[in-house]
Amino acid sequence: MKISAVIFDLDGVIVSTDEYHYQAWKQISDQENIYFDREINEKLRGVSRMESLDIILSHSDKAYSEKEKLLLAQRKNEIYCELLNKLSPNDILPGVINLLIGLKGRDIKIAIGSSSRNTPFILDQIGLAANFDAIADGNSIKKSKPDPEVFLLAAKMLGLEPEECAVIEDAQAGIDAAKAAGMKAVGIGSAANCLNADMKFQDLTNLDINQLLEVNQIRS
Ligand code: B16
Ligand code: MG
Repeated sequence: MKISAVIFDLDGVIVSTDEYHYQAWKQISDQENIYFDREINEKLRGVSRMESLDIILSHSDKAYSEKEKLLLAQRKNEIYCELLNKLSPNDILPGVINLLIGLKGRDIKIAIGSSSRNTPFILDQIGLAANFDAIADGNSIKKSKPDPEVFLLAAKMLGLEPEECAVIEDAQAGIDAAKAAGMKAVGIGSAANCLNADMKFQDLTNLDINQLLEVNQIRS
């Protein structure tokens, strides 16, 4: 089967929101007196909000109730959304627009597959809300990456088989989810170090569109 769709992760592929996630989680962990740094923040890439909180709380001795955890996650999201107000089309990462145009020109479907529940807001802020054929995100799934649910949902929304889809991801959890879905997996940024990605690039400006659409999955 040929590649008929490309599913884009959002945070870290279309737009870089990791600094805002970091700032919001840092405020919460400082308030709770929990150690948190950029290295720990890297482990939150592609991981859901509540699972991210669990990773942060694993650095504390205190046992948090479910209610306390929900309040912390809600507070973090309020801080994060306040920071997202600053996002604009200028924050779209290099290479994204050219790739979207190139794919449209070849009649390839484009979709979003993101763990973020803020996907509609982020797409709105960067002016790309109307550009995708399908949007699967944290609001429509039960299991977060590395589970394949979000990518399988995107393929279903497009009416395509998983083997017809390629995924572009910046997180190990996302590459694992794409492979578990039976899709071609392209790692960029920090995911360029992923062992199981089929193709790897530092960013989207060096991605070769013909290579992306090749069916043979090159294991490197
Ligand atoms: P939210 P992606 C992920 O987005 C982020 O990489 C991850 O850091 C975040 O915890 C997750 O979304 C949930 O985000 O709190 O906005 O629902 O990379 O899958 O597009
Ligand atoms: Mg990501």
